[in-house]
Amino acid sequence: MTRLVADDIRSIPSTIGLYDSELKKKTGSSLKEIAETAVGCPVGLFSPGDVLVAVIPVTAGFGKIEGFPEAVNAIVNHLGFNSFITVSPDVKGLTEAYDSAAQVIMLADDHIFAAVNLKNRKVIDNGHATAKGYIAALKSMAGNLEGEKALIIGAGQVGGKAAEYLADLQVRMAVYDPDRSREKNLAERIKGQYDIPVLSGLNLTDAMKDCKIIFDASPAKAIIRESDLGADTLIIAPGMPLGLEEKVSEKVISRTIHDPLQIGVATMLYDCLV
Ligand code: 2YC
Repeated sequence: MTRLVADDIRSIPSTIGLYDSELKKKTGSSLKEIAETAVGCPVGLFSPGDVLVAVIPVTAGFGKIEGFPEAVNAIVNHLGFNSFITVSPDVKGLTEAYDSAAQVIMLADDHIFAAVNLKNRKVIDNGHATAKGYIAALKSMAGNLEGEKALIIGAGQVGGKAAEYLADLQVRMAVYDPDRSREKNLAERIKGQYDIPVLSGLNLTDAMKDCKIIFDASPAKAIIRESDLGADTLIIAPGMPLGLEEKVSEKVISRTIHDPLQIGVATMLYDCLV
């Protein structure tokens, strides 16, 4: 799991509105619509304004990330929820959240970023929700994906979950991870669970050939060149930093979904409420 740095998230509170309108332009859906469809949230199940969400800073391990609670809080507020950051971090913050009658608490240490629903006792992990939300964004952008070819870059928690969701959509796929045993394990697992062919053991350039979808869930920088892409390849990239080379054209950016927190936070919150 890549640890975010302040520069990754500093602008989120001031740009969340612009981010959402760009997301709608690219995918046809807003951040809220992507989160709702990702988790199958029935319309009108709840009114976000009635849900109190407490974001608790956590100082454990490598400590707080400057701007992290503020970024999470801004995304949750943007979705219409009643949300606040606790004055204190850690256990004191947890008691503050509880005393404020918060229904959901959101908090992250260096291992897990979780949304905990104190009412229905659901606990949702950001990594799993990020995969679910990014696949929902892909579906909104591309429509029917059956028979298309996808490459998963990064066989970790997010890439592994995305492979399952893509297999459910009957997408043919290849897996690439510099850790070849991790790559092979994921390929074997998907082949076994879904009885579909999954390519592995390729070099990255060959793996990207003829792919309609590149799902980049890796922390690698500049590994995807514009010359590796087809005219309509979609880049679905939860990985931080973005794996595209610096100077790609506007038309590639218009087919790229990437953000440091927004889709994962929106999806994990909805997922703990349905
Ligand atoms: O400010 C705080 O409360 C820190 N304890 C937050 C630490 C988050 C560490 N995790 C990450 O940087 C990201 C997650 C957002 C998802 C994967 N890595």
